[in-house]
Parts: sequence; C-alpha cells; structure tokens
Amino acid sequence: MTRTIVKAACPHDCPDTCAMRVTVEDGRAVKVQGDPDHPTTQGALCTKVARYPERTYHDERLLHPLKRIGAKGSGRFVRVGWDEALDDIAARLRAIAARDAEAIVPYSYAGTMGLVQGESLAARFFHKLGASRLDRTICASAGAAALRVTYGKSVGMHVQHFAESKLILIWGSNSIASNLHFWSIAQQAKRQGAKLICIDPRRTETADKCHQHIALLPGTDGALALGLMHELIVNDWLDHDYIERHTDGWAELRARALQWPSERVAKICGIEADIVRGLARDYATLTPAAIRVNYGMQRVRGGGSAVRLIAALPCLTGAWRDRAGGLLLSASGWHPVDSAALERPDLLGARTPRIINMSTIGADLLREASPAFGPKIEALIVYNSNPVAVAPQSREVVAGFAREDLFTVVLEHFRTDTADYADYLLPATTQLEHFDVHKSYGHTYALVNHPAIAPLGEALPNTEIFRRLAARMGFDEPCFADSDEAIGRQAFGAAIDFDALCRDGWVRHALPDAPFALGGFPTANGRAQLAPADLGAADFVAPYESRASAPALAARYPLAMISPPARHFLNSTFVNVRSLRSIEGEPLLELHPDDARPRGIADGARVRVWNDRGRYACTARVSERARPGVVVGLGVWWRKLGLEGTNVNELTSQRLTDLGRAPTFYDCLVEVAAENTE
Ligand SMILES: Nc1nc2c(c(=O)[nH]1)N[C@H]1C(S)=C(S)[C@@H](COP(=O)(O)OP(=O)(O)OC[C@H]3O[C@@H](n4cnc5c(=O)[nH]c(N)nc54)[C@H](O)[C@@H]3O)O[C@H]1N2
Ligand SMILES: Nc1nc2c(c(=O)[nH]1)N[C@H]1C(S)=C(S)[C@@H](COP(=O)(O)OP(=O)(O)OC[C@H]3O[C@@H](n4cnc5c(=O)[nH]c(N)nc54)[C@H](O)[C@@H]3O)O[C@H]1N2
Ligand SMILES: [Mo]
Repeated sequence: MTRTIVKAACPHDCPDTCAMRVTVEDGRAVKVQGDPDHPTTQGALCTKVARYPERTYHDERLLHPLKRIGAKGSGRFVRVGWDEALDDIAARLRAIAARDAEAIVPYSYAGTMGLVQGESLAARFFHKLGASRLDRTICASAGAAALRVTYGKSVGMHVQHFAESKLILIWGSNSIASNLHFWSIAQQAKRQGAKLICIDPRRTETADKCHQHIALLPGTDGALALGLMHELIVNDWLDHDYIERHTDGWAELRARALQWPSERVAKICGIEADIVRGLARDYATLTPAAIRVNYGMQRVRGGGSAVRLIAALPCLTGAWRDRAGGLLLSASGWHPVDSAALERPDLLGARTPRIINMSTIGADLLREASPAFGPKIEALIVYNSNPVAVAPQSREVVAGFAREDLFTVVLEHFRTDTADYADYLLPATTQLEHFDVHKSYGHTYALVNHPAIAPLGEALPNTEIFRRLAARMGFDEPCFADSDEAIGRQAFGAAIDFDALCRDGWVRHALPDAPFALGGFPTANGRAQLAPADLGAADFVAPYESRASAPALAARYPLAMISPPARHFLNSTFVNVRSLRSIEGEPLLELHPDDARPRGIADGARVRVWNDRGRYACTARVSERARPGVVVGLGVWWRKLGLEGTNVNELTSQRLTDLGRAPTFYDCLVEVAAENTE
C-alpha cells in the first residue's frame, strides 16, 4: 500500500480557511485533518469538513457531462461527451454574443474560495466575451462597503490577538457554528479572565457560553452602537488624543450620538436601558477591548450604517492602540491579491458591460429588454454557487430559472436545486482533485491546496472547463493557456514566496502587529473616516420590515424572521451529505413559547410560514433560543430535500441594503401557523 500526506486547504466560504492534511492510500483520500502546525487551524477541523471524503466520494457525485432532456427543473438528463457538450455550449454562446454579449451572465460565488478555481480563467473568459459583469453582493458587500468608507479597506485585528483581550464583544456572529477557530481563541481569552458578551437576537450555542447575552431585535444594532457612543461621551470615556490624531468627522458623529440616550436606544432594540449603559461601561473599562463583528447584522436595510457605527467605536476609545484591542470583521484587505493578473479586466478593452446584481437575480431573469436594463438575459453560466437555493425570494428565482428560453449551464459537484434547471450540467472537481491557492477573510495567511487524488469520473476543474470553452470560442490570448500552477503563482505575484507556499502549505503575510496603533488607516489621508463628505455621519436606519417601522405590514405578519446558517451545513453545501443532514434533522423554525402558545403550535409540529412573497413548510422547534417576536428559520436547505420543495428563501425579499447593494435576508416579517389549522 502507498500512503501519502498531501498539504491542502479548506475551500469553503468561512473565515477560518483551515490548512488541511489529506491522507491518501492507494490513490484514495481516506482522511482529512487540520494541520497541527498552522497557527489558526491548530490541528482541528469542523465536523462538516472532517466529512470531506464522504462528500467527495458521495454516490451522487456528478461524474459526466449531462444534457437536459426533460422540462426545465425536472432534473432529467442524458449523458453526453465533453466535446459534444462544449461544442454546443460554445455555439449557443457565439450565437447570442453575435447579437449582444451582455445577454450572457456569469453567476458565481464562493462555493470554493480558491483564487484559481474562483474568478481567474472564468473571469478572463467573460471579460473577453464582453458578457454582463456580476456584482457579487450576496454575502458581505454591505459590511465591506462600511469598512471601506470608514477604514479604507476590509482590514482589522489579527485573529490570534483576541487571546489577549480583556473584553470580547461577539457581535452578530454564532462563532461556534460559523467561526470555530476564532471561538477557540476567545476561549483562551476567557480562561485568562476576559469577559465575553454576545449580541444576537438568537440565544445561540455561542451566546450560551458567553458571560452575557444581549438579545436585541434584528436590525437595531446601529441604534445600540449610537447608544454606546452616547455613554462614551457623557462619561468621557473617550481617547481624545486618538480621535484628534487619527480620525476625521467626530464632531458630526458626536452631535448625532448625543441624540441617542440609553432609554431611546433601549426602546428601539427591545432591551433594558441598563443593559446599554452596562455594555458601554464594560467597553470603556475592560481593556484591551476587542469586537468580533460579523455578518449577522448587515443582512438588514441599515446593515451598512450599523457596521459603520460599530467600526467607529474602537477609534473613539483608542482600543486600536493595543494589538488585542480593535475590531475584526474581515481580513480580506490584508491579502496582497493581484486580481488584475487573475481576472484580466484589460480583456474588456474599451467595453463596459452592464452590471447585474446577483442578489436580484430572480427579478432580473424576469425582466424584458429595455434601455435602462439592456438586453433580456438569454444565457446564464453558473459555477461555485447554488442560486435557486440561496438567492432571496425563491418564487421569482425559480420562475426565472424555469424560463424555457433561457440557456443555462451549471458547473457542479452535485445535482443541486440549480442544477435541475441546467441545459448542460458539467461535472467539476472538488478540492481534493485540483490545485488552488487561498486567502482568508478571517486570518492573514496564504494557503496552498495540492491535489490529493485524480479527478473522479470525467470531472474537470473549473479552470479547465473555461480553458476548453475559450479555445472553442477562438480566444487565443496566451492567458487562456495558463496552467493552474501558473495562475496560482500570479495570484499573489511578488508579494509572497510561491515556492515556499507550495512547500510549506501556508505563509504569513508580513503585516504590523497592532495595525492602527498609530493610525495609518488605508484611507486617502490615513485617518478613519467617521463622517465622510459624501455620506456624512451614519445614523440608525430602521429595517424595511419590523413592528416599529412597518406597523401595517406587521399587523398581518407580526413575527420577524432571521435565517442564519445551520451549524452542519455551509450555506447550501453539505445538505446532501447524509451523515450531516441527519444531525440537522429537518428544516426547523425556532419560535419562543410565547409566540407558539397563542398559535397552538407544539414543539415538533409541522408549520407553514408565510408572507406576501411565499410560503415555507417546516417543523416547529419551540425554544427560548428565539426571543419573543423573532423566529429563526435555520438555513439553507436544498429545496428538494426540504418539505414540499421549499426553503426559507421563499420568504426573503430582494430589497437591498443602504450600502453595498447587498440582500436583506434578515429583514423579513412572517406569520406562522400549525399546518392543520388553516
Ligand atoms: N457552519 C457554518 N459556518 C459558516 C456558514 C454556514 O452556513 N455554516 N456560512 C459561512 C458564511 S458564507 C458566512 S458569510 C459566515 C457568516 O458568519 P456570521 O456572520 O458570523 O454568521 P452567523 O454565525 O450566522 O452569525 C450571524 C448571527 O447573527 C445573528 N443575527 C441575525 N440578525 C441579527 C441582527 O440584526 N443583529 C445581530 N447583532 N445579530 C443578528 C444570527 O442569529 C446569527 O447567530 O459564516 C460562514 N461559516
Ligand atoms: N436565507 C438565507 N439565505 C442566505 C444566507 C442566509 O444567511 N440566509 N446566506 C447567504 C450567504 S452569506 C452566502 S455566502 C450565500 C452562499 O451561496 P453560494 O455561494 O451559492 O453557496 P453554497 O450554497 O454553498 O453553494 C455553493 C455551490 O458551489 C459548488 N462548488 C463548490 N466547489 C466548487 C468547484 O470547485 N467548482 C464548481 N463548479 N462548483 C463548486 C458546491 O457544490 C455548491 O453547490 O447564500 C446566502 N443565502
Ligand atoms: Mo456568506
């Protein structure tokens, strides 16, 4: 028997981006483990990714190209050869492009976070073609826009330094479920006496293990941040020197914050005023104080403003002076990725194709041609994403994908909800089968992923599929012939030692320890911008849908619904892995006993959840994890593996956030009833 250990990286959309070691016996991957030497992975993987071989060798893996024979969405296909599939796809795309290439739209997100299998050859292909460009907003763009406005980029603390903090606010994040390796670091701090406070409408498993849980109403974080500022001002807990030297716009933001005494904040957030005051006192006095802010709060109308307000806090107290103080939302901006080399926007030449927002794909697929919109969407090429399950307002998304006149190509591992609507379904390799390099949005190491096994069946890497398509389209620029390793080398350019990366598995970027101790934010003038000229100081922006902001709607749909990820799924990935699905059980809606009782809903009852946009069937979990008035529809199930072919995105809307054009998944009013009581 031959046995080798291959250095790899977890490809999934998660801040942890773990370094992995894959054990291969006689050409078969038998085990994946966390790399014990990688500082943030520390030898541990989450339950999901530890099952990566089960996912890779799943008996439903797509192994051959398939062509649709049944009606759209029926999932009926026949096997075809690669040449037949690619010749036909190229011919169809050429015919559309001859009329208007912008009628072709790429649709992709972070099914793999790899820089090679993500937007490298694929982006080159669509740039050369002149296809519509995709605004990749579905996850993080509200928060990213807020950080860009305030700090200049998506940058923050090094995650390791939270171990030395004395106060950690875990704000809008269920770290145990979605950022496990940060949680280990927070535990270290806790053992050394740090206080942990979780700010989350849901009493998550993370909230259970913090010293304090503040269960505010969804979409009210901006008000809470203003309330904290108010307390910092009236108690003079400010670092005047830091504000003076390293920020702009405090006078304007200060005037705004003075309008937010604790009582006003408490009413909006649905908590006690003493809680606001106590939180402010802790934040000012337990130093160094660090904030792990995450995406929970930015999936509402005012998500951008909320993140701007929270990002101002460590500038006001000077928390940045210590490496264990400050804030981390995303570390993406620390990675010296050469996206122009990867994506080659120069291939567009003088063209500036229209931009389609991925978060409104449902509505956009249903739009006719118009001067404002441009051509009707005629073709969609989907890779690294499962929009039929994850995009908001499923009814429109499904109606769009079901259009008989839409030509849809899907590159996938499995027959997902989206794959069912493909005209051609092309089998892609998994992380064990292809080469890649990675950055991370939760730490500051670059990682390599060496292929551990040969591709299964006829699966090909995304890059190779686009390479072969490019050849058929007659795209002959040398960049279409770059190998995956060559692209990997271009990803970080001269900023890292690529050979060391390939040898060691990961390298740390050279960065300052306490990045903003002396200011030096990556803004135009090096100062944090608290009230930039174009936007002014941020204010609280109420949700589109809440009892306070939309009372007429709330009379019909009185419950606010959030839909955070289930712990054993990764968005909609892993839902088809049986051992993980059996842990999650079935699609659940958590609701508080006070909301269940008057509706006659018992724990375990089948319920329907609905609003004007749609209807979702699931099972009630009556639990105090939900706060009164807020229900929790844990995401994101495959529709066809859920009940009645629905998932939680039946209910969510395509309205966008105040900054970043992002979706508002957690800004959603619903009503719930037991299934047998119409
Ligand atoms: N196991 C697992 N891990 C994942 C994912 C997954 O699906 N499963 N998804 C990955 C992806 S794509 C991402 S973007 C990250 C997301 O990472 P996070 O943003 O940390 O996501 P969650 O852990 O869902 O944390 C969001 C928390 O915010 C809470 N929340 C909802 N609305 C509000 C609000 O208005 N205010 C506040 N303060 N809190 C609110 C929710 O109850 C939830 O507990 O996680 C990644 N990691
Ligand atoms: N209601 C609700 N909806 C949500 C969210 C929520 O919290 N609530 N979260 C949102 C967030 S944060 C995000 S990031 C999005 C995520 O949405 P998506 O980015 O669509 O993520 P996944 O659902 O994980 O689907 C990724 C798909 O990519 C495929 N894939 C993986 N690797 C490869 C590869 O190498 N090649 C190819 N061709 N395919 C590959 C996987 O098999 C999987 O089917 O969902 C959003 N939707
Ligand atoms: Mo995400």
